[in-house]
Amino acid sequence: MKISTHFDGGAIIVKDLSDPEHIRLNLRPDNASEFKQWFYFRLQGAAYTHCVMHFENAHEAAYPEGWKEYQAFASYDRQKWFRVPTVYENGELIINHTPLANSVYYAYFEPYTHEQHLNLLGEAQSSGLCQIDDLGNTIQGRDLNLLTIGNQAESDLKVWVIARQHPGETMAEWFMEGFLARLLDPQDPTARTLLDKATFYVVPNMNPDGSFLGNLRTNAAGANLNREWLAPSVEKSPEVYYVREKMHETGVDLFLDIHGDESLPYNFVAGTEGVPTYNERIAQLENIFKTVFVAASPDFQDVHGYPKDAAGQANLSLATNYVGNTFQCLAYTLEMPFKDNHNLPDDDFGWNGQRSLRLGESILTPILAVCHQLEKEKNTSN
Ligand code: GEM
Ligand code: ZN
Repeated sequence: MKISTHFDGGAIIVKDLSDPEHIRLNLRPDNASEFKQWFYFRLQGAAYTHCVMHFENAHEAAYPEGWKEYQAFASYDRQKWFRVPTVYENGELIINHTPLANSVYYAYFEPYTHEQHLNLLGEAQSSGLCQIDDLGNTIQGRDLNLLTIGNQAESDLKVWVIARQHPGETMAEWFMEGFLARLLDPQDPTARTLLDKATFYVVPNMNPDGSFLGNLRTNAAGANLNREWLAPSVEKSPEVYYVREKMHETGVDLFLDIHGDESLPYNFVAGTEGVPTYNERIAQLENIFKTVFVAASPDFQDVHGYPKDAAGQANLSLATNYVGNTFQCLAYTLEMPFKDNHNLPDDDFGWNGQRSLRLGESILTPILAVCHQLEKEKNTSN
């Protein structure tokens, strides 16, 4: 048998492969930090062999509570992914699987490769509605691309959507695939109405280096990008530095930061209630967004989520808090589950790429509802 990881996003440490019924593995830390939880590897030579894979250091993961009720992903062709029997016992994550072929992949979540990312950019540009710009180089020299969608009229609302600051949260880029497909669909009435009102600034992958490296949470320099927004630097966090600079050039009327959550089995948002400039106006925009999103997608809910920040106590180094506070706009972190949506469980696939993609499509509806309200505000003030 053989286990390999030398491909886009590959990450595992093999301790002992001599006994298929007791394969010893370790989660690999991010390349320049101690965060560990993401895994993605290929097992060869185990067709019809009962394999038991022990992740012996699973208890050292960044979010060990994320292993409760978690099922690992597997695939033979890297296109169709399914869940395999997985338990978390005595600090070990244990996968029990008998592969039906000599080559099989296992991953923490359905991967989204750099090739898929580049294809996503090409697909968007071919719509004729999207301009691709390069904002600068990442630490390892990859392109950091911004998609500008709309007429860029001075009077347009400015809607910013970024995704995958945390590279292991691959559901974020699946979400962006659905979001962009609908936004760029000339037959979609919501998309057409939105592009009459707003210009969209979209970064489908904030962390291409960390994605390729198979990191959970950091860029190639070991920076957690979602803690860099108060003082980014070209040397440590160029991804945030360049995007923040562009935001200050365009302004922001609505901001979304797309993530995945290891522990909570729900889709939910986290707002800016703890930032100094939070007020009744933002609270009203939040209510419009969440009420319409619940109606637009049965996969979204607003009962479960992160604890609310106390007034004035928000950490302004997080993207949503920095942008919401700086531009006094509606700003949300959107979280999707690595496990499943407990309100609408799928026993075969749990939460997966396609469901993330569908949620990305559905978010245009609450965005339009907020844009209507922002236009009302503008008309009232004129
Ligand atoms: C989270 S965002 C944490 C937001 N917390 C509250 N209480 N608003 C992070 O960066 O830790 C996003 C993520 O990692 O998915
Ligand atoms: Zn995240």
